[in-house]
Amino acid sequence: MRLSRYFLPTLKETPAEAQIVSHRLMLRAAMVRQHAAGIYTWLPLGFAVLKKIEQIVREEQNRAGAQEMLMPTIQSAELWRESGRYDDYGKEMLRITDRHERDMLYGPTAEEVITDVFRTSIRSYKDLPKILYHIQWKFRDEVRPRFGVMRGREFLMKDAYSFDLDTATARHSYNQMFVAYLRTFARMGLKAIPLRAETGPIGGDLSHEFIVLADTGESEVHCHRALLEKPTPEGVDYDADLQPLVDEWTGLYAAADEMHDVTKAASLGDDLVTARGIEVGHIFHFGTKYSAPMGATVTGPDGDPVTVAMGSYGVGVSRLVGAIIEASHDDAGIIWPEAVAPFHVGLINLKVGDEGTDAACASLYDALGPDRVLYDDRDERAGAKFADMDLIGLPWQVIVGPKGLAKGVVEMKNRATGEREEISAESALARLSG
Ligand code: 5CA
Repeated sequence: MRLSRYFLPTLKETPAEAQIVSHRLMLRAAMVRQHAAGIYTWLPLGFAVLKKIEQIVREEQNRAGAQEMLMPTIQSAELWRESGRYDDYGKEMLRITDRHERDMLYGPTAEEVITDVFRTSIRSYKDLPKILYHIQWKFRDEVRPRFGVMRGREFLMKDAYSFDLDTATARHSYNQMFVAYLRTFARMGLKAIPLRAETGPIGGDLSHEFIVLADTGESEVHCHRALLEKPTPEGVDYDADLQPLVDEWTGLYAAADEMHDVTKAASLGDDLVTARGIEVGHIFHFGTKYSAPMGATVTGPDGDPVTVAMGSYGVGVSRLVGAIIEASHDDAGIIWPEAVAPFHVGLINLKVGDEGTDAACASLYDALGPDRVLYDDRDERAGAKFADMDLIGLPWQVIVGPKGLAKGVVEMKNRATGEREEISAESALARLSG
């Protein structure tokens, strides 16, 4: 993409309303604009990152055997009356009345919708287990939306739902999602810690939150050092028994501040780490909480009806954009991990209009392709170009000017380490294509 044509209205001033670094940087880097409290428009740069994150979430869900679908944002209140949550959910639910005076709502989650689809479609235990998911916008009328996309009112969530014949197989579905989450967050360059959690309005008796570590995170976590050093599970066979792997991750001490056992933690001595983090995922096993009142049953092996055991599994897709920035930035701006970067390379032309420089840039741009490179071909001061490129945080910068070209080199800069190297344009291309 040529920056001269790209819609990237970066801001020089730090917006006064933004209290945390990711919110400030997302506004300054022209990733989002606030539309109303807790509701954002995603500009091209922010949208590109959101899509990358969404795709990683999708790939790991599919790998674990979950199937993607799409449920509506606007739901019928009727189903929520059946589950008993319509009144419980309170003011966080945005309630809407249609022209026929029917009660509707903007979905804050989708247990009721999926349970309804399930009960009208699946009749036999032979069709189980199933894990179904979608990636869809949610609305929760939070009292205090703040921190930009980290606590929005409208936000993008991946929510998966599992259906099993009994608690033992439901536990396997839970474990599949647990492992998929470890892989998902690791692929985004994040360190995520699973914590035993409260179930809140979703309900149930087994739940884990996944907290990514960032110094500026909202919550405090205490955990065993070994948890931070555990390698990400690779080459997982999702059909195999995953319990030993899950036990390895849950057997080490880890607790959020409010559930923190001071005595137990103190016994860890030097192995205790206290850090800050952000909740990016939350998984629940809640058995028959929705299937029982809503009548989601299948015919079991002996011909009797069995109420299915369910779980639900959320990832805060739009929150992750902010969480990654909280975990990866410096004074100059964002530092995107390669896997979620909106572009791989920022190409800076130091002398637009100089024939040789323009030609060298054009050939690098063509060779790398417009999806991988953001080419700063604007007629701007070098300083402004450097500042913008650091701010938007692409993993690599290639800086091309007449002085370097006279020596046969371009400058290649690694955004994360700040390392700079003078190499030929061909070598830069070879490295960036690799
Ligand atoms: N139905 C379950 C799982 S599908 C559920 O809704 N779980 S949740 O309430 O924990 O939300 C799942 C994830 O969505 C959270 O872990 C968090 O990362 C994200 N999330 C929740 N509320 C917000 C919000 N207001 N803004 C941004 N992300 C949010």
